[in-house]
Amino acid sequence: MEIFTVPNSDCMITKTHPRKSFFSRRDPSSAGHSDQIVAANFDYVFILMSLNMDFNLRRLERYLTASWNSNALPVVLLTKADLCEDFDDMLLQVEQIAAGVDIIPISSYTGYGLEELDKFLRPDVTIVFLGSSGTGKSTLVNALAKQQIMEVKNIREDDSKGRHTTSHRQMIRLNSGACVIDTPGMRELGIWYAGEGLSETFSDILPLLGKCKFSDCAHKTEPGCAIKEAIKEGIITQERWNSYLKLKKEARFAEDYESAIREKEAFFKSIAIKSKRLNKRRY
Ligand SMILES: Nc1nc2c(ncn2[C@@H]2O[C@H](COP(=O)(O)OP(=O)(O)O)[C@@H](O)[C@H]2O)c(=O)[nH]1
Ligand SMILES: [Mg+2]
Repeated sequence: MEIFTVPNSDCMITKTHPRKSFFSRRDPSSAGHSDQIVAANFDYVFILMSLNMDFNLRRLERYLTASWNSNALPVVLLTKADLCEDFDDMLLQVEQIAAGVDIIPISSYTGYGLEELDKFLRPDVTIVFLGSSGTGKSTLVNALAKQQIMEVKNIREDDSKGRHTTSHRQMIRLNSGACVIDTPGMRELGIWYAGEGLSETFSDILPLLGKCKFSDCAHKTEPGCAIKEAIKEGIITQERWNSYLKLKKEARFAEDYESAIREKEAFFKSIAIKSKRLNKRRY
């Protein structure tokens, strides 16, 4: 979008560009029937996860899936490296679930790792910051801008409870020319996604699908199950498989909201009928 700022501070949209990437959420005014764009035409999604209490691989998978699905490239920033003496093991764990993604440990306090971000901070590049509240998104914006643009509030590092300070999206142009969009976080933004991002996030699971002995394998007790075999051999973990199933279910829900609701209602109806029958038998 190109905006012309009129001297009395009003703005006028002069041109809209085709969308090459976007995040969307359900439009609250449409009762879930249509989506609303939260951010568009960004090149990278910086996913921030702190190396202290916020560290959560399953949550990271969720952020990665949404980022791949947006059509932009995700980059994982492991923040607050200054609070960690040794993060080699955590780095390894992230590498295992984020194949092909740049993973950069940083500290906005000490400046550690920030020079590694220079390659992304080019003019005409737009970056969205995503991550849970308190992971240091606004602090990083300030560190990159070398001035206090965003408000940062102290959190209790002992339990990592963040207090929300960024309650809206804000776009900032850095000296390098790159634009950064600071956000209050994915949950707060209400971003939902269809399933396309799953194949990139779970590129290790994808080749296993369809390899089971039975084409309708439920991956539970069936013999010749490729998934069970891969878990047994340590190719994937049980937690990662569970995470895949959970996100897939959510993605289906997002893609086909109405039929998912119908299915859910039919399920509860069948339970109600069954319990009615049971009650009849009892009395
Ligand atoms: N030790 C340490 N604390 C940090 C760092 N970056 C941010 N913080 C602190 O983390 C808290 C949350 O930061 P903020 O930028 O508001 O997080 P946001 O909610 O993701 O925007 C604040 O108390 C910051 O001072 C860092 O690199 N090291
Ligand atoms: Mg913030």
